[in-house]
Amino acid sequence: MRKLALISLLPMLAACAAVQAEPNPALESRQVSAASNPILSGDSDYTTDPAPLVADGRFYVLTGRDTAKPGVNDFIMPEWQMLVSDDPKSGKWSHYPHFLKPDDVFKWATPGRAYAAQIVQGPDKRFYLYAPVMQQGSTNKDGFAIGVAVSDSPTGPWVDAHPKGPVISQSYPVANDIQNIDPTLLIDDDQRIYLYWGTFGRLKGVELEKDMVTFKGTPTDVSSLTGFFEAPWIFKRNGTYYMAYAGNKAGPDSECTEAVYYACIAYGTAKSPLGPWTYRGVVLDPVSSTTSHSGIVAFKGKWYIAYHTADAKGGGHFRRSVAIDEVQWDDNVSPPALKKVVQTGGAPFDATPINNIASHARVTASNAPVPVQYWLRALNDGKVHPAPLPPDMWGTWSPNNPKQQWAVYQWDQPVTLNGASLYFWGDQPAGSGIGVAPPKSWHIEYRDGQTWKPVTATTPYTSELNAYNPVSFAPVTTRCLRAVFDASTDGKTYAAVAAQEWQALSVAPLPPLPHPVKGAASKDCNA
Ligand code: FUB
Repeated sequence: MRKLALISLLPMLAACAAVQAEPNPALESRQVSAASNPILSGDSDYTTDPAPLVADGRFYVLTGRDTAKPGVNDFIMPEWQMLVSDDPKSGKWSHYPHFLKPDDVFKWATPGRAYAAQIVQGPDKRFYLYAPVMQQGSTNKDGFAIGVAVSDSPTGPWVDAHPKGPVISQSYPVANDIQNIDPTLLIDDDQRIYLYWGTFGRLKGVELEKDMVTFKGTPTDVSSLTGFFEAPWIFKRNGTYYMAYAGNKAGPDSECTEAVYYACIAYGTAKSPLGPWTYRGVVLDPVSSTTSHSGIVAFKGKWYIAYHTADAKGGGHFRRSVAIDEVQWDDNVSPPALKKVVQTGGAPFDATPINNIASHARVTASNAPVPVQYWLRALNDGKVHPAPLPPDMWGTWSPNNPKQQWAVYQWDQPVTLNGASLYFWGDQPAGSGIGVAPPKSWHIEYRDGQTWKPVTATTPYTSELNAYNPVSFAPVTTRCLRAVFDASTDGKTYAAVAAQEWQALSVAPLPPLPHPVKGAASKDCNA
């Protein structure tokens, strides 16, 4: 009866484009009010790999779910979640925390590893979910495979559109040797369908048949997008094709990222959907998580980028959360360019102790430009990670570690300081001449005119690993503070020094900045 009633309503629904599809009633949902980014800022429901979709006048964001415990460096992602809003500017969202699990819909998939997926509306107006999952019993070198599910609504229920198995794996429909994840789709104005996917520097693209699952022709390899790492996102604006992606062309002069573990969102353009692609620049600077993953869409006359960060409470590189910001265009150039996104919101700086004014300082170091695995700005980002990756710290490691190295903080105005604290990391004991060890000794200096002078310490300097090492000193008023490290040695060679945080303690607290000041210290603190 219910089915018949619905069927009789269908022509009316189709005639009325503004009618919104009712959300799948089987889904648990919650209402969320987000004052700023990240949208879900609490210490659960970490949302990751956002894929926005505009349909029925609503803004949908399909996301993954990060469930790694603090200190676990792995993508533990059992299911997808969904966020839906009538207008992202309102901050009001419906959250579907348990949207779908891989094995709910793909009988050939194993539970877990619900990686970055995307929903698109096909030419037949139905919704298609492209989802990287692990294929059960796969004998391929890499078991990731992309499945496609279909539904009449963006919120499901979903059925496998290709029940015999994945639409892409390392052995189907043509052999490939990449990890088959991170799909992105474009339905062109002429209703032709294009699929790109890939990671670890490999990007493939292919046209699909109208059935949304069959390759039309042979996939092409894209190699012209500078620094392409993963997370492609294709879209079209005024006849130009755009491909945004996570790029990690690292190095001190890179416009993308200084540290190899991080990524920016870069983009390229093309005149036709299968390229050739031309690199155009960076649209989103590195975020607080090592991975960056974005989706860009137009909604009610504005453009938005959805991306993830480590900024939620208890967040981390494997506990990521979705943020949304507006995207602006430069239409004075051809093709029109994406302007650099202003990231709003952010992680509350750990304001303990309250008098740590390090976030207001620019930072540089004796080994700048630092080796690309490290991140100099980790020193004053207010974060200590339980299982840090190299870019969570500044380190002096190099094949020839010198005996002494230093890091400098510079403030725009003189500040009065009476303490400092270093949080050291290491993988070798004190006295080691290899690896990263606690420094043999260290001390704090301040700039007085043209000279560096040691502070008068009133408490001892300590060098514990994985702990704060506070020191108090007689107050000094200065714009430049320097931490000088004597490396650990076995008498023959020197180990490196690494620190996750360097707190600079002031007699007059300043409200902490959510993101530390950018830019290196200038010459007057460097000499
Ligand atoms: O979430 C798992 C992986 O991290 C995605 O596939 C990548 O794009 C990166 O965001």
